[in-house]
Amino acid sequence: MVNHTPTSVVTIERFIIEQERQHPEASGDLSNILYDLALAAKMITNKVRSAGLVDILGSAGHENVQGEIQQKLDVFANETIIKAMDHTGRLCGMASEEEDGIIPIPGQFRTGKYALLFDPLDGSSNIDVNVPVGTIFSVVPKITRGRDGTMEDMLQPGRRQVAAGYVIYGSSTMLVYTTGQGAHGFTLDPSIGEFLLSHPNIQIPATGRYLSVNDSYQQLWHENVRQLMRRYRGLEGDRKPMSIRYVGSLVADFHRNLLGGGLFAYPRNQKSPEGKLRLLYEANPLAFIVEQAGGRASTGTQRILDVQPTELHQRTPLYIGSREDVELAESLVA
Ligand code: AHM
Ligand code: MG
Repeated sequence: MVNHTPTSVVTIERFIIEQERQHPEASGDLSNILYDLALAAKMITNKVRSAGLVDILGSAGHENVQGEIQQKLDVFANETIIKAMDHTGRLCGMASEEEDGIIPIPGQFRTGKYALLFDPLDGSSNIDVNVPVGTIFSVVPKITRGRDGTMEDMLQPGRRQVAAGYVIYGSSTMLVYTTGQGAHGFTLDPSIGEFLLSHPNIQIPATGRYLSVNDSYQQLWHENVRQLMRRYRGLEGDRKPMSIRYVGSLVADFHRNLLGGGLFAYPRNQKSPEGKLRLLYEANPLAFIVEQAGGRASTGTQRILDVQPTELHQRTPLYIGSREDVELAESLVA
């Protein structure tokens, strides 16, 4: 960990370079992938920030806006990331929550030794009501030979990730990432267009105040899960009751709990027996971050990072956040 005085301004570029210097063998490719993702995040920020204005500007007769077929933001985010990443020679392929199969690197470009998996705009149903949304990403090493990334490259357990992170488009835009040397948060200063180090070495409290869960699935949960929730809420056992906080945007719920302590749970239920969230685009990257921050992530019966994926869009039950709160889930759900 590099130490910075609280008054020094550290851009994400400087921070990534300083972390890379601790690995003299590094080629710089991973650092460049992170810069490119930061750039894509700035472009998506601009679009998200103006989302609510489209109708107003349109009705005021601004031709350029009215004439444009308004692209859905999640499609825009997906294409922005692909375009920012496909020509750099650092990736062998990508996978996105928005696309069915592997996104290949076009033939005219070189390929590289990493694969990128991402959820371009998570919680996008929240856009219309001005609630935070986010981008989540995961980087794994290419393990097969040949030019292009294959399913085998994409379907690696989360513990093989070499970098992971998310961007939250909230009252500020923040980017949080890890390369396995702690989890670090950067806030976008819109006046200079730079991500500045604001949350070095994030540590999640061992137990937290907030419980993020969609309670309306209660009737569909297994009795073990219902009992677990009663324990969290102090209706059973001797725990201090947790408060419910649920935005319905995973990144926003996760981020709050990461900084302040707490647990996000999306258990399996009768209608979604595998849970809802995606292992590769959502659970793995956030699990890498939470573990780097001293927290834990589990399916209820297994550490998320140890799950062997079998398909790109695989879903998983998820309990993620403060270590002790996740351990309670593991003890009851198993
Ligand atoms: P999405 O990928 O279709 O946006 O769905 C993922 C979102 C998460 O952000 C959020 O945690 C979850 O779905 C909420 O689901 P529910 O409405 O069932 O509580
Ligand atoms: Mg999603």
